[in-house]
Amino acid sequence: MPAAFPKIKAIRYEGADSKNPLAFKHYNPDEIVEGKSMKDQLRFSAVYWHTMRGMGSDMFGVGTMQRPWEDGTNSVKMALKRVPVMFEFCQKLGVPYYAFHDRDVAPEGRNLGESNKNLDVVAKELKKFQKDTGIKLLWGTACLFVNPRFMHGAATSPNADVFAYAAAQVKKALEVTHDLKGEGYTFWGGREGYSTLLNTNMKRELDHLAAFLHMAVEHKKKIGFTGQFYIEPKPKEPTKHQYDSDAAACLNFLREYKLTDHLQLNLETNHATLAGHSMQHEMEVAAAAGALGSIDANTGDLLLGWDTDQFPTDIYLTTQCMLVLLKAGGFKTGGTNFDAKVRRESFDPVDLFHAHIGGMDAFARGLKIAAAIRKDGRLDAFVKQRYSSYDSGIGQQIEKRKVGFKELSDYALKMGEVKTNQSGRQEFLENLINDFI
Ligand code: XLS
Ligand code: NI
Ligand code: NI
Repeated sequence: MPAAFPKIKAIRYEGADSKNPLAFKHYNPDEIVEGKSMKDQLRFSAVYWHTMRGMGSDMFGVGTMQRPWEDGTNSVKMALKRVPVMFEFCQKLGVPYYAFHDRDVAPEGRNLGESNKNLDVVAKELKKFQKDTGIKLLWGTACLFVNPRFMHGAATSPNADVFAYAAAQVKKALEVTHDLKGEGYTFWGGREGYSTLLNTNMKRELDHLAAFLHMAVEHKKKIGFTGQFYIEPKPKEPTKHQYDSDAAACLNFLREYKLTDHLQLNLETNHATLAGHSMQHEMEVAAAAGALGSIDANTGDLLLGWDTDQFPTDIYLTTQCMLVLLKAGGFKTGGTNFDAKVRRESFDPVDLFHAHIGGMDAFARGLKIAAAIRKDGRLDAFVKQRYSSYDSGIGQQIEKRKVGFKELSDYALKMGEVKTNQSGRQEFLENLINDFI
């Protein structure tokens, strides 16, 4: 099979002075940052759905992408031809991981049995290429939102047959992920949500979603799959209200249904902003609950209100992400997964490289900057100092729960007025961060 990107050689680190657009200026895989190589800190991953299957169509127009290796069919034959393309791409780019939905890699057949067979045929090829290239599967997932059967949701569909179908699909996707030694498996809500409460029994749908996840956990144990399960929050799109709306909502759902031991969060930047949060906020919420699993690295557009899934280029954003990640001790099973797509005007195959190189360099800079801020220590010291009234005296007694309202009332009556609070120094701290960027 001829190379899909014949003119592109392996992307190398050339340093900040390089003018070569097909080189890394900041991502130097073997460079050590906070005790680990950048490769191991960042654990980059490319996605099959956008990078291989995204054709640039939108609500107003058909696809624009020029992909010379595509033959225009959604056949098993074409699916097999796409596998070497994806691996050539990942290998030339130097990403150690990839991720997919079942239906990205293999076409849906006339029935579930045929779909499963199609998936097996392509998975065999994926396995071969994983072995040959050393590229690994970060996580697998099932597409439970494209086919019309899922119009009302999958696990939250009012139709029990749809629930059963979705369960069968996830069962298969889990088994394939396990066979490919996937390090995780992601549940993104798809159409698990509602468009109007007039036709929706929310409590029943949430119970069903929890039952579905418990069944997945049981099956995971049964087949001996030890990869990490993730749930991926998103507040809206495609439904008006998605149940897994943000990190806090997901954590509450997992807690309510006793699933916290089994799922961590896979957070996506554009989903965070759709929810009215920053990615840093979402990561901080997850980290505080010990549930920061993986990230879908992309970005939205300030002026557009939907999931534009653009490649991240903003160093301020990547710095914030890496500050939280390093504080939380880094990735264990997760990675920096580019759930991002090139603009439909960027139709050339080389644009896929420009996009990922930019994202990887942006995260590499974020990582180095975050590490420098941490080494400097002033930010950390400031926050520590800000809470120091809890390190001794009455504060310590509060934290240790040695006092109650009665004791605190006695204390406050004696104390008189509270001494002036310390300044929050937001502007000073913003300037401090900018000194590193
Ligand atoms: C869509 C989601 C999706 C998940 C995987 O908005 O980001 O791509 O990451 O199903
Ligand atoms: Ni995603
Ligand atoms: Ni998205």
